[in-house]
Amino acid sequence: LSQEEQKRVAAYRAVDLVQSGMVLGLGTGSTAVHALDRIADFLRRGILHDIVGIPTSKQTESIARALKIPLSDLDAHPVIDLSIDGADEVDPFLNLVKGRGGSLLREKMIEGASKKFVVIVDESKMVERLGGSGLAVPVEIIPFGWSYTLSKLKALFDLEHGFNAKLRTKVQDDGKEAPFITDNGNYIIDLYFENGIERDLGMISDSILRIVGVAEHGMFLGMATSVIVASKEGEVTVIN
Ligand code: DER
Repeated sequence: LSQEEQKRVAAYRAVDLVQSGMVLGLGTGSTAVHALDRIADFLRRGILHDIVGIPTSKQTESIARALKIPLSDLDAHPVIDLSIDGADEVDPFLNLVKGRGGSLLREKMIEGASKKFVVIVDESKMVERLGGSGLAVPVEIIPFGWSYTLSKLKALFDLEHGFNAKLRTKVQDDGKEAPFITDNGNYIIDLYFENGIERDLGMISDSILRIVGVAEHGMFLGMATSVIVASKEGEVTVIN
């Protein structure tokens, strides 16, 4: 299976867990989109009914609206039955890195309010150690004093060889580079660990969250109920 087909197979397996009447956390990203498609298809065919979706991003909200999935929000539904979402990395203990799409804060709130949180990934997301893919571990920060906050984050990891941290930017329509702005009006600092995070994840999480300008980070520790992994051979594994 191609990577895209792996994402679809994993997403479809997760939607088999959806029961009529559920309040669902709707994830963000290219894997979660397959779950949205499947849910919409099942609603159209009457296989599912009375579903309410709580979107984890403005992007997911507009896709779900176009797919005619009934939507609500976290304030109306502070307890969610099941959230289905992708991840950027999954370690052997089902700890995750999420947020390379920039939606980590709303995802963490909604998935943290869910009785079950099922993660759907293609096999490329499986890592031995978080941060090990060499790709970003995102941290959402408030814009005020962002450079000060960046220096505080760097100070946390300055002993780690191969560490780097930088403000996430995007190229605007006028071609100029500007800070990436999240759905919540915040900035993102991306942390890079050449050999993955070698210290205790819980300690790292606490020390990042203690920095005043930090809103949240993209390590989802001990939050996933299960992870559904699809392989290029077409095998689907459910890890609990
Ligand atoms: O940004 C996010 O948190 C996404 O859920 C990400 O973790 C997975 O995106 P993908 O399914 O497009 O790889």
